[in-house]
Amino acid sequence: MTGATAVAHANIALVKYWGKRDAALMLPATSSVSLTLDAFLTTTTITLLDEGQPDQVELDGAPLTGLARTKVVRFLDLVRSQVPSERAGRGALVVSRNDVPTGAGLASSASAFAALAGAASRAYGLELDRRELSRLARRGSGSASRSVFGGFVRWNAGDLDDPARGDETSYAEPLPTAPDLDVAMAVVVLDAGPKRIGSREAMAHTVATSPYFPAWVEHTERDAAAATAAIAAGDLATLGEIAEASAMRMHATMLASYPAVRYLSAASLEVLDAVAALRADGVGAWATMDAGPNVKVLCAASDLAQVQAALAVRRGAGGSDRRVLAAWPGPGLRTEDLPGEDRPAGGPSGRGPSGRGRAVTRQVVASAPGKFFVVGEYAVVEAGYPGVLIGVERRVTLTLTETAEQGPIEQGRYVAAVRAVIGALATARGVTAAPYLMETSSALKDAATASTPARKYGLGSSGAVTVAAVRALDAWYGLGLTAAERLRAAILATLRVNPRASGGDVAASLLGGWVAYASPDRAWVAGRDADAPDAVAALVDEDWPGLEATALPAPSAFGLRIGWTGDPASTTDLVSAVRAVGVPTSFLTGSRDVVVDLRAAIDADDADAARDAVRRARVLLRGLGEHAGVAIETPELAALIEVAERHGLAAKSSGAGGGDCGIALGTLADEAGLAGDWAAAGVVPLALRVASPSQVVESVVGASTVTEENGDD
Ligand code: 2P0
Repeated sequence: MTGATAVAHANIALVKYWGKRDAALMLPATSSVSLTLDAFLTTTTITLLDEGQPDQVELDGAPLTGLARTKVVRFLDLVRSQVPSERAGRGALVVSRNDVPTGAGLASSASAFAALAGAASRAYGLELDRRELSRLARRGSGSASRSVFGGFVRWNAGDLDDPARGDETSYAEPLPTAPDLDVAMAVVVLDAGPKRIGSREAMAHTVATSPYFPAWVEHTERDAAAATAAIAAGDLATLGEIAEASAMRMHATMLASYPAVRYLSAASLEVLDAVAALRADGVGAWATMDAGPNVKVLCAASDLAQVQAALAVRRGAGGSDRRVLAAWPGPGLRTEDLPGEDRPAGGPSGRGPSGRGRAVTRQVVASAPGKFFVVGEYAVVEAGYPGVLIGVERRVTLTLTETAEQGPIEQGRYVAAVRAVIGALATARGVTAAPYLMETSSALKDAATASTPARKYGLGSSGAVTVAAVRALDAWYGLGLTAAERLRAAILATLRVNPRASGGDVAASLLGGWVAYASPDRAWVAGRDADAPDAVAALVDEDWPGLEATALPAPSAFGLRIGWTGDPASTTDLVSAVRAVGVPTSFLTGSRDVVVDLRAAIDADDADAARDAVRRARVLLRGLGEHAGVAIETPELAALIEVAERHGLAAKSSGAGGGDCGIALGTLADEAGLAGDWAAAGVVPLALRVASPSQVVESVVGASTVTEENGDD
C-alpha cells in the first residue's frame, strides 16, 4: 500500500495574521507569531488510488462535499503538480480525523492543512524539508504554515515586493525560546451562536473596506518583532501584553470594515473582563480571540489551574458556568509511511542505527507522562498485590542527538541504569549505534515564579524518566522492543536503583491512561539479574512471575480530579515507618478486594461502585497510618476529601500520602464550585488530563524524514 499518515496540532496566533497581499499564493500582509498547542490536533492518512481514480475525502467518518472538498482536491493538485514520478497521475483517498473537544468550535484549518501537507507530500514521494513543508501548508491555509512547527513559531511575511520571492520567503520557523518560558492556555468555550462569516472571506472584506487596515499592517510587523524578542527573553508579561493588544487591534480593524465584521459576543466581553480582573489580582493572564467568540487565555503553566478556575465561574445575572479547556505547548508536524511502504533508495530511513558520515543529524525525542495512584498504594509493593494507577499529561522529555564522540551522560541513577540494561540488550543482540548527547526536560514540577515557589506534585518523575530513557534508547539502537519487553527493561533498571520499588509508576508512564498493575516477585528478578548481556536479554525476554500491567478502558461515567495540598513529607520516611511495623495482612487483602472491585467498576463504567471502592481504600489507608503512627492522610488531605465528598465525589490520599496530592473520583456537576471550595481549604486543583502513552519521535534533521511511533505495539 502506498501512502502516509501525518499528525498536526492547531496553533493560536499571539500576533495575528489578518489579511493577504496575494490570495493566489496565500501571502500574508504581515508576519505573525503563534503557539502550537497539544490539545487540538488532526490526523490525516492518505492512500494513493490507482491512476485516474477520483479523489475521495473523508473527515471524521463522513465524506466531505462542496467547497470544503474542493479546497482539499485543489491542494492535492498542487502537490501532484510538483511530483515528477508516475504517482502524479494517481488519485488519493484522504481520511482525516479532528481530535478536538466536541461542540467547542475549535476545529482548525491550521492543523487540517498542515496534516494534509505532511501526508500528501510524503504519500506522493516529495522530499521536502520543514521550510518547504511550511510553504506548502501555507498554500492550503495561511495559519497551517505555523502548525508545521511546535511551540512558539513565527510565520514571516517574506519579500513584500516580488510575488515569486514572496512565495520562497514566506514560511514559518520555530522561534528561539527562553528555557524557563513555561506557558499554558486556558480556552474558554462560549456558545458559537449563529454561524458567522468565515475567516478567509472576512479577511478579504477587511482588506477591501477597513480604513484601519494600513495601520493594522504597520503595527503588526512591529508586534511580531517585539513578540519574537519577548519569547527569546522569556518575558511572559511583555508577550502577553503584545498578544492581547494584537487581538484587540485585529478585531478593531474588522469592526471598522463596512459592513462591520464582528466575532466578539457579549459573552466574549464578559470573559475579557474576567481576564482583566485576574490581572488586577496579580495573576499573569492575557486574552486573545480569533474568528469566533471563544477566548483563549495565555498564562504561566503554574497559574493555569487558578486561571481556569477563575474563568469557569460566571458572575452576575445567574448564568451557568463556562467550559474552560486546558492546553499546553504542542509538537510540530509528524509524518510516517503506511506499513509496507518502501522509501525511495538512498532516502533517509529514519529508523534503526544511524549510518555514520551522513550529512544529517539524527535525533530521537522520547517522552513519558507522570502518574497518580488511584488505589492499591503500599500494598502493590508486595508481589502479587495489585493497584490501579493513572497516567497524567505532564511529561518528562528526553532528547538524544547524534554526536561525534560518546561523552559522559550525567542524567542521574535511573538513566544510568537504563543505559546499562539497554546497552546489555544491544550487545546481546549484536547491535551498535552512534554516540549521542542526552538532554532531559521535565514538566512534572513547576518552576518558581515571582509570586510562587517551585512546586513538586509527586507525579513520579523517576518512573517517567526511566520510561522515557527506555523508549529513547530502544529507538536509538533500533531494538524494536515490544511493549512487554519495554516494561521489563524499565522495571529491571528501576529495581537496580531501588530494589523495593513496585514498578507501578513505570507501568503507568509507559502505557498512559488507566492501568492495572501487580508487581513482580522481586526476589526472583534479583536472583536472575546479572550484568552479563545474555542474562539481561534472557530476563527481558521472559515472563516474570507476578508481574501484570494492563491498560484499562477509560471510564466515561466518572472521572478523576486531582488536588494538591502542598509540600510533601518524605515518601521514604513514610514507607520506612510503615515497613518498620509491618503491613498487616488485613490491609493487603482489603486493598486487593478494593482493586478487584474498582477494576470491575471501570469495566462496567459504574460510578457508584467506583466511589465505593475509593472510600474503602481511604479507610484502609487511614488505618494503616494509625497502625504505623504516621499521617498518611494529613489534615490537609482530610479537608480535600471532605470538600470532594460535599461535591459528590469519593476521595483519598494518593501514593505515599503525607501531603502532595489527593484524588477525587466521581461525576462532577459543579467544576468551579469544587475548585473554589478546594481553594478555600488551601488545596490547589491541578488541571491534569489523562495521559496518552509514552512516545518516541525520531527525526533526521537536515532531511525530510520524521517518524513517530506510538506507545502501542
Ligand atoms: C491567525 N486567523 O493568525 C488568524 C487570527 C484567525 C484569526 O489565521 O484564508 O484559516 O486559510 O489563510 O489561516 C484563520 O485564518 O485563513 C487565521 P486562510 P486561516 O491565526
